[in-house]
Amino acid sequence: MKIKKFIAPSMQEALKQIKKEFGDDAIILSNKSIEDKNHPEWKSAVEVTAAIDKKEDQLETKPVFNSLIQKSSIQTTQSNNIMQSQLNSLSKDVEYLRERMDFLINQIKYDHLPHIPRNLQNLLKLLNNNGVNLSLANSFVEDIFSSLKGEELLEEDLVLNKIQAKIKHNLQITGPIKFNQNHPTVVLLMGPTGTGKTTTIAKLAALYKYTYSRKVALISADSFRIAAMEQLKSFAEIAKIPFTPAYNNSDLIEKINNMQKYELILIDTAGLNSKNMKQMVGLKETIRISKADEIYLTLSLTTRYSDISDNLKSFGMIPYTGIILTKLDETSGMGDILNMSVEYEKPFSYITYGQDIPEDISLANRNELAQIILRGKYGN
Ligand SMILES: Nc1nc2c(ncn2[C@@H]2O[C@H](COP(=O)(O)OP(=O)(O)O)[C@@H](O)[C@H]2O)c(=O)[nH]1
Ligand SMILES: [Mg+2]
Repeated sequence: MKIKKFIAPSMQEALKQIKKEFGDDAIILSNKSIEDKNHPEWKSAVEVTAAIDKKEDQLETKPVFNSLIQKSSIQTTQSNNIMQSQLNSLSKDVEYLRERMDFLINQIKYDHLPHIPRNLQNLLKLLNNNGVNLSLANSFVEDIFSSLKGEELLEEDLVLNKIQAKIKHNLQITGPIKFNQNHPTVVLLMGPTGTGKTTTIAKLAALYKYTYSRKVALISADSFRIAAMEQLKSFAEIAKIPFTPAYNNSDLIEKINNMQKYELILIDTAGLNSKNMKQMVGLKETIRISKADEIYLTLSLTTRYSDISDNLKSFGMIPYTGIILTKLDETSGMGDILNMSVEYEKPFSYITYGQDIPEDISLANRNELAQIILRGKYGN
């Protein structure tokens, strides 16, 4: 490192000297106004200490811009003005480059469809921006293009209705939990850790007890984590819903047998790493012995699609009723609903969109899902 003091009649002049001697990587360590007796002709004087982290023979002259922005502690109005105007011009350049890049990316992505009217190209962009896989979005838009003719293609409402119908056609739903007549309906939730199983169980329990006046009981088969059991137990206490933990498979059979007077038994399970075969086989066995009538896979939409996809593959080894999509409130990647639906053809059962129990859950509905996918977010 080389350090040097520069004395000049103004900050601007000092910076010029620093730039000339140290180049644009110079760091301004300090600056102060001084009285310079050697130059009585100067009206004022500044002393600036600058440093450069280079060998002397590497020193070269470049614009002082970078070091000025990042490292300078200059406080004089004059130098601030220089920096400000340089910053402004740089941010304009960056903005311009960003716009050009967006333009080029869009051109590469979408403008291979010059035969398609602008409104359909915009629809394609919208779908893709909302996370619908580009080739899927392409095929949807191409289908609409070939199913409409002439003037019809320019009718916004018609195009919107078409795309909505097409999305809906590609979504399946299960409808609500189906109740057995004379014995409890056993419902089990499975899924990766943190996707909202326990919260969703609590929402379902409260919904069925308080809105549909069903006799509900809860079992937690999540004995991996004390906190997980405690979470459901404290909810059950507040909601006045019977709760019992099950520590192993034979315990689970016994607990279910003890709850025969209830109409709905909801079973929470431990979050699983779907890549862990041993855990998956254990879950399969738990499900087999529970004789669950309905099994739901909870998947969080905040998870990236490749992981959702892995989970759908792994949990696919267990036949399940439907998917509960969680955390719709936390993402704009609604296109994944369509992506997974087309790729795995599994039905949706419930959606959740917040942490409030029981408000933030509702039955999956194809109309609403199609709108969410097109809107790119949950809610208005
Ligand atoms: N924003 C949001 N958070 C949720 C939703 N469902 C669950 N959570 C939160 O996600 C976290 C994990 O939920 P939990 O039920 O413990 O997941 P589990 O590990 O699958 O049982 C908790 O902080 C929940 O409050 C939802 O629909 N939206
Ligand atoms: Mg849990």
